[in-house]
Parts: sequence; structure tokens; C-alpha cells
Amino acid sequence: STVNKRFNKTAFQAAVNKYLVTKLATLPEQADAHAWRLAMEYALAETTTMNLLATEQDPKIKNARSVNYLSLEFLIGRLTGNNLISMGLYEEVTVAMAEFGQNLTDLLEEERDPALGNGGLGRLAACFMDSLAAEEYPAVGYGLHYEYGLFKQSFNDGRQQEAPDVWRDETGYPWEVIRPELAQKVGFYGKVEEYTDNDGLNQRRWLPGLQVEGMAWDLPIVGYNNNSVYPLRLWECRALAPFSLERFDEGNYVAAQASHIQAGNLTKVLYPNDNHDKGKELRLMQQYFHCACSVADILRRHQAAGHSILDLAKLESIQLNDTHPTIAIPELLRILLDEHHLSWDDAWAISSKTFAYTNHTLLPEALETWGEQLMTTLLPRHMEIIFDINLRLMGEVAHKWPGDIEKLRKLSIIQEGDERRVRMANLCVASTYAVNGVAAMHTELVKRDLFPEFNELFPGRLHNVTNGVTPRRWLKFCNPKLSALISSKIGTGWIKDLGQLQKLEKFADDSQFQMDFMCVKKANKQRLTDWVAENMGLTINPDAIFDVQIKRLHEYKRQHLNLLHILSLYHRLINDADFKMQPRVFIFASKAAPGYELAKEIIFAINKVAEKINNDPRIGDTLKVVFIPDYRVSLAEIIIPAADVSEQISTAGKEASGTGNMKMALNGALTVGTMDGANVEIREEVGDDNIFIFGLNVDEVQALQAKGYNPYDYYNSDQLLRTSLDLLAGDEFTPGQPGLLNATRHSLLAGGDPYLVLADFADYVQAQGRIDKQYGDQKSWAKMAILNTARNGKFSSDRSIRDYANNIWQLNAVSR
Ligand code: 26W
Repeated sequence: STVNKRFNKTAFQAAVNKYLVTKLATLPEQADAHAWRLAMEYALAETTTMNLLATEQDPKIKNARSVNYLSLEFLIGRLTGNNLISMGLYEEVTVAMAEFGQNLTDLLEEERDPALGNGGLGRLAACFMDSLAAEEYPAVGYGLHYEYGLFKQSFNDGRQQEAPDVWRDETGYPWEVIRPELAQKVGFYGKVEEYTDNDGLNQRRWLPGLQVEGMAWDLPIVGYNNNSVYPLRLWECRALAPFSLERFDEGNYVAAQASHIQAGNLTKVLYPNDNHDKGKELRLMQQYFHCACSVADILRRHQAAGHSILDLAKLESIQLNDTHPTIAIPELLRILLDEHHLSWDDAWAISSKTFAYTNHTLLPEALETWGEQLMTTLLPRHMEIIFDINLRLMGEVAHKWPGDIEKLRKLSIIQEGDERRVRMANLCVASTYAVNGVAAMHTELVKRDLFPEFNELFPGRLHNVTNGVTPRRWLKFCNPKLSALISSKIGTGWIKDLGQLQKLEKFADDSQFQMDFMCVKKANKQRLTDWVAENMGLTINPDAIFDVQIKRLHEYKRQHLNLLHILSLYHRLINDADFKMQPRVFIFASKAAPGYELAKEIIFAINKVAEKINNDPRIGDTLKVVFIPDYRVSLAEIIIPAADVSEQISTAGKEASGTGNMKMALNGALTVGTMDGANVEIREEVGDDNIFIFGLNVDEVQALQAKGYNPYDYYNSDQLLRTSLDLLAGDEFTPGQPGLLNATRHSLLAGGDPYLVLADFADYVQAQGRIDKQYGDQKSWAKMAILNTARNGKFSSDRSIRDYANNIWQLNAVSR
């Protein structure tokens, strides 16, 4: 079918005018940029909402197999610019708004990011929705409608401050549409009752003690250059009004109101933890609320389309984005068993062929477990079902390894101990038809280190699907100059088929193309330079190397290794008259989980070091350190196109994949990185000559830790390391207040340096030296940068989604 791209400018302008008046109560003569932007978005949303409904109603979609992507996080970023690109209306709307005297670029800058996610996992979910719609695989994304997204970050004397993130305007968010007819009820607490049904069979049912309402909000996910618009359905928790008292013991009115208030708060705020499980009751309530609403909605759609419940696994796949939505499994089983009265075997046959699970981390502290007590109190029937699943699992294990208690202990969903706990990852592996890691090396480690026994018990269940990023947002939209240059050489096919970028390879040695490519990079660096000047009052030199580390703050990501290298440069610039280096600007942007003390200390240390270096007259332009506050998608869109060097320096074996590494390489940055996550595959694609690999590999890391790692061995024998680290001990960066930066230093010495920063320091400094030298040869740098853009086509999320569709979901595209 053809795409209806006919754009009626007059009608569009009339709609904008209408919304200015009817929705924003203002007039064209009085409206500010904010009002113009909202009116424009409401006008555009007329089309996306219509197409959302048309897609939903299309019998081809209703009868097609589809995927349901369940995630507690969707870090979608600003929608307007991206939607304009997908709708093919960017130029047209630029003109239409210009005739109102409004500059589209400025209007787009007005939009706040919906930050409904923490980092990699949430952003991946957003890229996947974009690719599902672009590839037209029938899909629904299910998430939560948090009132506050990830906190807003600012610095006070270098220390992170958190403030609530209000992403919705008082007048509403133009792109979303409320769907009251899809509202669901969700229970909590209460008890399980046994009863005899009309056929004389024993049945069980859950009588919740508290009920809340799940209200559905749909955001349109607009397919690039096609007619498909899929919903990202976000559930908002509301207290049921009038709240029913019958379920409360003694009908305690005040207690009922307390619950009423609590219930209203369920989706108030996104938990800001990344890779750390805190096991809070409210978080489990959010997870169950999300799962109950989503599973009920999937069943509603399935049945409304006239399909039998017995055919659920034939038509629906449910992908669990990490273990956060695991409770959807016992929820579906509960409905099949207690409401549809299927036998266990029939219910299990459906549920175990419907769910698939993606693992995003090997870090033990990130693997979720929930105490039996809490589970039993909050979700008594689900806890029973989990025990039933485990009983059968233990039977299978005992059958496979007779008499092997150790295997039972390791594979059990229930972790024994002072308090029994439910291991959500074990529950997932035992109850899904496919489990996948997110990069080749990560998947190998899942098989080898995390689930070796499960891999034996369920051969073929473990898959790899290497992550990817959407080329629409992360190249076409964020880097218009590079996009235009690429398209001038190879046409526009790359936007939907990123592998076509390899056609650029033949221009890698072309002097003119090298100059054009570097010219674009320079312009992007100038754009970031201007942004930094305007927003931070800092002057940086766009001719310097822009060296970028942007990601959540975590010890395993080793921002402090980067800091140590900066300290070593500072030391040498001041103390070694012979030391010369290319001017470099080190750019950080990163949020620390509010409860992660050391991460916040590392931010403080970087900020304090930056303050001193940036104002040291001996250093001048040669070395600058910029920590940009409030890292978010819209900031990444400015930083990534400006990066020369991409810092991907995690301890080998700790970063499951990384996706920022892909975004920066795609935009022509050279990676300095360890053999970790998707860095391994980026190296495979670009070739060893076009990437700077350093440090211990995963086997060396494990061997060193097995033999007993002692950071002092490195501290005592490497003078540059010792000098650099000791700079943090005095008051060099905190005049008059010695020791203020000790926490970071301490963690690397007496603290045992759990992520082997000191072990990798020397090799890292060497790799950085090679970068410095290489940048001196601009022609060969240009060639390397071009080859990075040309050879990163594999890392399109379109390819990831096709891998899921072909190898896990068994989905066919449906074009409309
Ligand atoms: C329960 C607390 C919690 C919260 C978030 C635990 C774990 C998480 C996420 C799984 C953390 C995360 O975002 N992981 C990242 O996922 C990306 C997408 O697959 C990968 O590229 C990153 O390497 C991985 O760290």
C-alpha cells in the first residue's frame, strides 16, 4: 500500500490555529513558543492518533501474530522531531511554521524529554519500538505512565542534586491519548480461597484486599515512511473511586483511605536504580501492577479479535525486558487456572510457549530476588503458583541429575537461607521458551557462567540477539549534516537498511570526502561548543579532540579510570617539559543512582578536578574537562555527533552490550574500549586498525581475581599511576580541604578495587597515547572515522528486531 504523504499546509495551519485557541486559550498574536509548539503537536497528533486507531482496527493486524514488549522502562526521548521524520513531514512543517514566524528547530528545543527509563535497557526498548514500527511487525509496547521520570540532575559545588522530573505539561502531553475503555482493575494483598465449582471440582481463587485502577495512555509509535502506528501503552495507577470497603477487615474507613492514598501513588515515580536491586515493596507493586494490566489487555485484545484462549501462544508472544516484568508469568497462569479453569498442563503449555526473556546483566547485585514473606503478603496466589512451577522444575532436575542436591540448590527458583527468596531470573529461564543475551560475548557468559546447568537442562533455549540502535533518531535526526553527506553519496536507502552504509567504504581514501566528513564533524563540535558556552558558561576549543564518556555512573563502567588518565595528563603537562599532546576536551555526562554513595563521590571528584584544570593558566587550551549536567536523550543527540573518541572502558565481562558505543561509532567516533559487550562485535566489524582496544580480557580478569588481585601491586610498581592517584589525596583540587576526594582513591586501594581499574591503567594510558598520535595525522583519522560509519550498519535495531522476529517471535511483517 502507498504512504499517504500528501500534506495539506492550509489545513495543517488551520488546525494549529484551532488548537492555539481551543486548547491553549491564546491567540496567534499573543502565543509564545511554548504555545505554538503544543498547538503544532496537537495538530500533528491528529494524524498519528487516527493511524493508531486504523492500525488497531485493521483485520490484518487483528489476525496476525504479534509481539507484546513488556518493560518497566521506555526511555523514548522527545517525540516531535522523530515523528516528523517518520511521517516524512519535516520540511513541510518547517515551512508551515515559518509562515507563522516560528522556527521549527527552536520549537523542538522547547519539548522536554519524557525520561521514563534509567539508561541502556530503557533506551533499547524505545529503539525497539521504533524498529518494530519501521519494519511493520505487529507489536504493542507495555510500560508504566510514571508521573515523574528519572530525576533531574544539577550540581551544587560539584555534588549531584536530584529534583523531580515533570515531563508532562499542565495542559497535557499532546502525543498521548487516554483510553478509558481499556482501563483495568488490579488487586493486591488478601487471601486465597479454596472452593468447589459446579462440576464438583476443587478450585482456588484469590480474594484481593486492595484494588486499584490501571488507566491506559497510548503514545503513538510512528513507522518510518509507512502507514503503521503501534501503541506504546503506558499504565497509570489510580485509586478506585468510590473505593470499595467490603474487602477491608472491619471496613476501617480511615485505613481504607490510607490505602486509597497509597494506591494513587503506585506510578508516581520511576525507581532510579540502574543495575542494583533494592527489593522495595512499592517497586514490586509497580511491577505487578504493570504485569496485571498488560496481561489483561493482551487477553482482551486476543478475545475481542475472536480468538480462543487455547490459541494464545499461536498469536501472541510476550517479551520480558529483563526480570522486571516476570510476575506476568504467574499472572497469566493464575488467569488460565483460576478464571478459565484450565488444567495445569494446559495452562503451562500455553504460558511456557508465550513468554520469552531477555537478560541484560550478569552483575549479581542486579539479579532480582523477592522475599517469600513479601510475595506471600502482596500476591498470595502468585506465590502458590511459583511454588508449583518450582516443584515441577525440581522434578526435572532430579530426573536429569539423580541424587545431585547441589544442582537442585542452584537451579531452584526458591533460594534457601535465613529468609527464602524468589529468584526471578531462575523463574524466567524455567518458564519461557527462549532466553536471550544482548551481545555475542554476553550470551556466551550467560551460557558459561550464569546459567550453565539451565543450558544443559534446556538445550537450545538460550539465544543471542545483539542489541542495536535506531538509525532514524541516532543518525538521520541527530546528525542532519552527516546524513545529508551520506545520502549525497549513496542515496537514502541506508535509513531503513543501515547495512548500505558499507557503500561509503569506497570513499574512505577520497581526500575530498575525508575533508567533507571532517567538516561535518567540526560543525557538530561547534554546535556542542556553543551549547556548552551558552548553558555552562565554559569555553572549549572545537579543534581539540572531543573525548566522550556518556552513560550511567557505575564502578564497573569505570569513569574513575578515565579520571585517572586525565590526572596523569595533568601531572605530565605540569611536570614534564618534554610532554606534548593534542588538545583534548574530556566530556562526561552521567547520573548516579541517588543511593549509590561512591558513584556520587566519583561525580564530585570529576567536577572538582575539572574546576581546577579548566582554570589552571599553565594548561590553557590543551586540557579541558566538562561534566555536562542532567544527561538525557536530547543531550545525547547533541553530544554523540560531536564525539571524536568514544570511551567504552568497562571491566571485561561486566557490560552486557552497551548501545552508546554503537551510536558514537555510527557517527564517526573512534572507540577506545575493552573486549567487553558489543565492543567485541564493533571491533569485528571495523577491524583492529580502526579501534583502540586495551586491557584485560574476560578470561584474564577471571584468572587475576582467582589468583587474588591486589591493587597495591600496581600502585607500588607504576609511578605514573601512583602519582596520578595520589593527586586525589591532598587538597590539590579542594584547596584548604584535604582528603575531600578520598572516597574514590580509597575504593581503588584499601577498598580492593573490585573492577580492576589499576590493573588496566597502564594499558589504557598506552591506548590513549596511540589515539593522541593518530589524531595528529588528520588524513588517516578521517579515514578511520569514515570506516567506523561505513562498517557499523550491523548495529541497527532494525536488524536486532528482525533477529527477534525470525529466531524468537516467529513473526511476519504486515504492511498496511
Ligand atoms: C532491579 C534494578 C535494576 C534496574 C535496571 C537492575 C538492572 C537494570 C538494567 C538491566 C540495567 C541496564 O540498563 N542494563 C543495560 O542494558 C543495556 C541494553 O541491553 C545494555 O546495553 C547494557 O550493557 C546493560 O548494562
